[in-house]
Amino acid sequence: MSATKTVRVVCPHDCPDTCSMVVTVQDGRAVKLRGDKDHPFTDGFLCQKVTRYLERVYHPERLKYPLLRTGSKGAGQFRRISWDEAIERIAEKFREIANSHDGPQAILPFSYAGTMGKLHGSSLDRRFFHRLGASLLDRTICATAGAAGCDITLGTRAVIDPATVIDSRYIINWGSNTSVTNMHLWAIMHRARKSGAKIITIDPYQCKTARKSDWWIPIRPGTDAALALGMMHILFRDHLQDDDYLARYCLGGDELRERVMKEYGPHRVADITGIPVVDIEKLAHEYGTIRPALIRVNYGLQRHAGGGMAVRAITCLPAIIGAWRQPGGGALLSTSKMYPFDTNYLERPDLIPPGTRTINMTQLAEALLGEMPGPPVRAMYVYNSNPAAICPDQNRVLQGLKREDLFTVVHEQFQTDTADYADIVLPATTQMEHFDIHGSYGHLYVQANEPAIAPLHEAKCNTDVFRLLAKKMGFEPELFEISDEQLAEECLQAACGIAFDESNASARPQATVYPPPTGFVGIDLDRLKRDGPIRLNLPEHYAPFAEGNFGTPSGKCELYSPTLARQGRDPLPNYTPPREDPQTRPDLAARFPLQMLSPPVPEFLNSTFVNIDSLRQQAREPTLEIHPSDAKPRSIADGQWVRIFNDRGSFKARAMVAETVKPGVVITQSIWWNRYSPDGVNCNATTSTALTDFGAAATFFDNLVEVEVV
Ligand SMILES: Nc1nc2c(c(=O)[nH]1)N[C@H]1C(S)=C(S)[C@@H](COP(=O)(O)OP(=O)(O)OC[C@H]3O[C@@H](n4cnc5c(=O)[nH]c(N)nc54)[C@H](O)[C@@H]3O)O[C@H]1N2
Ligand SMILES: Nc1nc2c(c(=O)[nH]1)N[C@H]1C(S)=C(S)[C@@H](COP(=O)(O)OP(=O)(O)OC[C@H]3O[C@@H](n4cnc5c(=O)[nH]c(N)nc54)[C@H](O)[C@@H]3O)O[C@H]1N2
Ligand SMILES: [Mo]
Repeated sequence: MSATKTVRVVCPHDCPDTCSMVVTVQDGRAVKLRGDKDHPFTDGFLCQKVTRYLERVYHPERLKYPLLRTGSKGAGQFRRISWDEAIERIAEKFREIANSHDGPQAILPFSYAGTMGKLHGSSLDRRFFHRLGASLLDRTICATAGAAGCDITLGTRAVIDPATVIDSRYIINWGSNTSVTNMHLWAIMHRARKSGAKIITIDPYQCKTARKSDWWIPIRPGTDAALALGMMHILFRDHLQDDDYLARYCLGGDELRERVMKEYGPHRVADITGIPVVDIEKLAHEYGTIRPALIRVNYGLQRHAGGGMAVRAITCLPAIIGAWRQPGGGALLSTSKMYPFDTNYLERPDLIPPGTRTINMTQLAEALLGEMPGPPVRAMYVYNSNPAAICPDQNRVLQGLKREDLFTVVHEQFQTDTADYADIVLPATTQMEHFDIHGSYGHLYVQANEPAIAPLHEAKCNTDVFRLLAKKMGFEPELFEISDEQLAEECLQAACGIAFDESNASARPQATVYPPPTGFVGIDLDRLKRDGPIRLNLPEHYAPFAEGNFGTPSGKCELYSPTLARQGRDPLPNYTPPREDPQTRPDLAARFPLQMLSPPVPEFLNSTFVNIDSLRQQAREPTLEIHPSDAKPRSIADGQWVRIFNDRGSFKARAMVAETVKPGVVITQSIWWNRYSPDGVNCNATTSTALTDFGAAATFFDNLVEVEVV
């Protein structure tokens, strides 16, 4: 008799959609995976990548056992060892370093969002490294510029209930390839369009979303703040502002008005952005008059020197026209802050020894090459990330990973580019094999992921590995001997109590605290397991800033920021130019005249899925989209192999000559594994470790290159 059951699981990947899925299990083997129709937002359909998730789970190249390096660093030669031996070796090395002159800060944990689960993403791992006294990691590779830009302005992320987008009538995808990177929101935008909404996409690249929009506005990379300020100029000039909203709920409307009237007239903005004046005027007028108006602001525009300021300027716009008043109006960056998970309980930051240094993950190259203050990095523990492929200035990252005196542990599902450089490789479970709970950064549902099958081979989940390591290190059992389900229950429960911080509340005249403390009321683990996805306990048609209630110190939308003024920074939004731009760096542009953007390949999820043959065959090979007017003088024909280079490095890709990019801009879709790239390095060989103006984030797209036929 064969035993068949269905189990509800959650897509763990770094994507706003966080889909609910149903897996059919037959005799202990997952045989079918489909979207869960009971999730109102993700609605039973999956992206092409995750439809293939079972290929990933049962992939013949899954890491099966712990491995010890036998060849030289990067050669990928290993022999099998037992878990006992692996844990013993790691603990011994960590102890040796911690007790040495360099101390525990010579150990660097390195992780990002390989899984977004609360437990396997950030719980016992953080406790372990905090207790150990390891260096802290500033996780800046993706989102911190926009987060900082929003926090200054709104006191939280730009957020609305994404379900209300159905009511939007003017939708701007601003640096957002929504139809690819957030397809369930795109489905709602599409339905809104059927009811009359107009969809605009502002992007130097005619990405899939731009192609499907009513209006594509190509902009010069990294100049979005100037466009937003130019729109404000027109809104104020033509009296399209909402004076009542400005007076009641904003700080510094008059100061901002003065700035934009003086400095950001349409002609100057047209010069900076490369957008004709008529288009800027039309955009501002439509935005100022059609309601509800929504800006979906995403990550593409943040990856430039002025990324923080760009998001700050853009998130001022809805306040100026009072767009926040209506459901379906406002701006949306991320819903992540709406979840009152008790991360202090999960991560225990109180265990961090005072004075511990922080290493910015974007600058891994500098950290590994000993260019940062403090002790050298002598050991690195990598999980939930593939830094050899995803970090900027790749040649220098690889040089660091090759150091013979660096002890590297990589806990992974696959032998990634990073795992090749490991001293010890540990096999990790997939989402089918472990328990977790999930919030989301693109909707408002909480979900539990139940294990559908037993761990394959000798794979272990992240929390189990830290339980083993903590035990071997002799750390307090009460910190680590807690089951995953207990951790989940605690972080859901306690949150209702802790979210409302009295000391903070007194500083906020209109004390709505983010996250709203009621979020988890009535939601517990039993219910999540029984009922599936549950929406946060928030009002229907939630419009968080309809009546102000911002999370800033003043409780208002801080167009003028007293906090920035106190720090001696410009208190008003302004335009921070890119670091590498023909307008600001003519010297550099004389040698490297093209601005290169490297947004994600639709078939991959960052560097995840590159090793799934069916998906890689669809993506085919690294490509470079180049405008005919840039291809011609370089004698580049469509389909030819080209070399893309600057002072940092070079990589190869196949040219696609097309008018899908603004002249002066080239696009290579990312993030290929190095081993599947022609020269064994990907586009990050050319990207820089420079940081954004706010949030100290990565500037992957702020990158001048030259291109030549190979
Ligand atoms: N299929 C798929 N989905 C994903 C991912 C993936 O790898 N694959 N990654 C996930 C992750 S980690 C993230 S962070 C999100 C990213 O989600 P998005 O932000 O939507 O992704 P990107 O494609 O990086 O950037 C969006 C667009 O911004 C454009 N852009 C670049 N520079 C500028 C600029 O200066 N101004 C403007 N206006 N536009 C600019 C790019 O050309 C791109 O088309 O997607 C998530 N979803
Ligand atoms: N040029 C360029 N570079 C970029 C970007 C870009 O657009 N252009 N995008 C940037 C962005 S937005 C981001 S978010 C980063 C993404 O960078 P990363 O967060 O490093 O993302 P991935 O490359 O997907 O690597 C995640 C790894 O985690 C592993 N993993 C998954 N689940 C588990 C688990 O449960 N346990 C363990 N131990 N491992 C697991 C996966 O197998 C995978 O190899 O890349 C950045 N790099
Ligand atoms: Mo990201």
